Amino acid sequence: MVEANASDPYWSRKPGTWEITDRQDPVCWGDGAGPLSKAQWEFFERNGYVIWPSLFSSGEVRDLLAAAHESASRADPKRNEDVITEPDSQVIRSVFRVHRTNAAFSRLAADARLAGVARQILGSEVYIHQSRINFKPGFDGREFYWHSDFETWHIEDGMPRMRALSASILLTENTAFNGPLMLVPGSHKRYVRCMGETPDEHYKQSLKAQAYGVPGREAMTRLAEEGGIVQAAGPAGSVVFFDCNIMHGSNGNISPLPRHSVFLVFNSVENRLAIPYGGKPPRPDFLAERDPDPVSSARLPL
Ligand code: 6CS
Ligand code: FE
Repeated sequence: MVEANASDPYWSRKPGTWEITDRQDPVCWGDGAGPLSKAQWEFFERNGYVIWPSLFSSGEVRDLLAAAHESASRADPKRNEDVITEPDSQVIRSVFRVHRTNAAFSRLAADARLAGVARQILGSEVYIHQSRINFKPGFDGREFYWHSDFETWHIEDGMPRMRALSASILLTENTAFNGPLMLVPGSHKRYVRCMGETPDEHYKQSLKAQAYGVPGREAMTRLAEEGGIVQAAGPAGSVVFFDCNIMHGSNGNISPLPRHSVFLVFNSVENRLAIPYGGKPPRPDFLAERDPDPVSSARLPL
């Protein structure tokens, strides 16, 4: 049984209890200097995300998409824990830790267009906490249920504060029809304590379909009433930057057109992982970097 630790502002997963409370951390930690304009920065602060259309060229997207397919073709879900298949088939859903296994994604992780924004918002040097490709092929791609990444990263990985963000690089066009990311603007300023005790080795289930660390229907309804829901549609090469605590999810893809994206999670070097707050053993490294490589946080010109 998880004891709610009164000294932890972000305790969660106590059986039978849920609550919407307030964020205790700033959203933007820096002084504002960096690649985002003042308007983009303020938009991120207020809404918890910002979309940068066509930040990557079509040539770059072509190379990244080829690298993504290469990673998938090398991936063996039966042997490699960092390759996740859909709950109901052997179709590949995610390949994790790609910035360590594929040169194209290592370069991407150090690209100043992404790392520069992360430094600007997080107000410090940064490192890659998690990387992954999410494949959502036409017809077969399944949904991601509503969640805040931070709730899981805090409880299961030991991320202390809300000082991380994701960059999702769209590798195919995202339309209303192929299961784009959906976000609840403003929800990053709230914190939903989720119900239910985390099962052992929860990640083996949650990466296919998450059932713990997700908001109940009443909580989700309230958040959507407060902030509405937006979809992050855009051409391939666009980047969605989103706060670690924004409530988000995506629908399945019954359209014939694939929706593939690569996600890089940047964490502040001042927010390195501690012992997981949920009291279970930490998740494996492919999900949560405990020993950041200084190279991936090397100083780069903005
Ligand atoms: O468990 C995790 O760390 C993650 N799962 C989801 C559904 N989103 C973020 C992250 O990859
Ligand atoms: Fe997520």
